[in-house]
Amino acid sequence: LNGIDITRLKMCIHQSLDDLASINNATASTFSIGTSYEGREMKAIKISKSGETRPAIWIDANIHAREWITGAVCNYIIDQLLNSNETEIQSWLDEYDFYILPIANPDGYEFTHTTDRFWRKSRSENGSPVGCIGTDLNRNFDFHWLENGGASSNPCSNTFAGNSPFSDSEAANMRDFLTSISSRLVFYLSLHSSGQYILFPTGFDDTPIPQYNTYMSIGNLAAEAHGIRHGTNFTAGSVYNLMYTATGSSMDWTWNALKANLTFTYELRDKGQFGHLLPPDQIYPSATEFMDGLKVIMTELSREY
Ligand code: 0X9
Ligand code: ZN
Repeated sequence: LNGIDITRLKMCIHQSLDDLASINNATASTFSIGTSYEGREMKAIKISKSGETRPAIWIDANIHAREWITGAVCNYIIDQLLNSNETEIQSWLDEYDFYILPIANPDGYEFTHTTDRFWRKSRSENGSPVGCIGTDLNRNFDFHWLENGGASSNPCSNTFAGNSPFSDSEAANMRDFLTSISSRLVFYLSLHSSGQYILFPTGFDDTPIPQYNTYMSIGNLAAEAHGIRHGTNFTAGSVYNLMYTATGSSMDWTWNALKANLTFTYELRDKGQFGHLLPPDQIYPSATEFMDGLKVIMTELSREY
């Protein structure tokens, strides 16, 4: 960060959302789903040609602060929705309303810029032991919360589930907004890194969800498309099968409580070489290969729902 004005850096994702919305004011507007523990806006962008009557698609990124590639890819998706000259992408706006939150954990994100590049959690204080800060927001949702070893009750742990479901305002704000659009919510997408996985519910146990075969076939089709451009290898499967037990995630809650038709969590590049320190020259290839697979998912989405 040598020589870079940190104050400007912190603000630039939110500023760019406002700029995009004002340039595209017929279809885009920014809004806040609430504030974080430290009082930052959770700024989102709505991209809609309908005035909010169409089936809704939600995309979030950076629930985990250090996963910087996710906010960058999220910004590219926004750019493509607003500026692509491909008729395929333009047609999505004739069918759906998009709600996109690029920085779901603004306090943690700021902390990764100022103090600790590898910070993951929120920045809330959770009592004793003093000095252990932060909840894993992706363990703070109310789906088998803190069950089955899929999260920790220790505030010092990087997978601390919080003091109760939705104890952290960032998770509660997401719950409230998602609930407000739940009757229209057809697709929930959460961007994480890394590992190159296309994940679907659940992270609780190995019981296949009723829609398992549909998810598996859409995931496999998307994986194939993600690989065409650069040969990047994505693998599709449930969180529990491909990764580990993880309870209280935003995806599992949205799938279970809101019955969104499709819910995916992505682990973007890479597979461990650079991890969270993915070099900037991989941002653009990550974003474009992501769009290739997103097109497949969107095609399947409009076919099925
Ligand atoms: O552990 C996580 O929260 C995610 N992986 S990460 O490396 N980005 O931390 C996986 C989340 C999977 N979601 C579910 N449990 N459903
Ligand atoms: Zn993550």
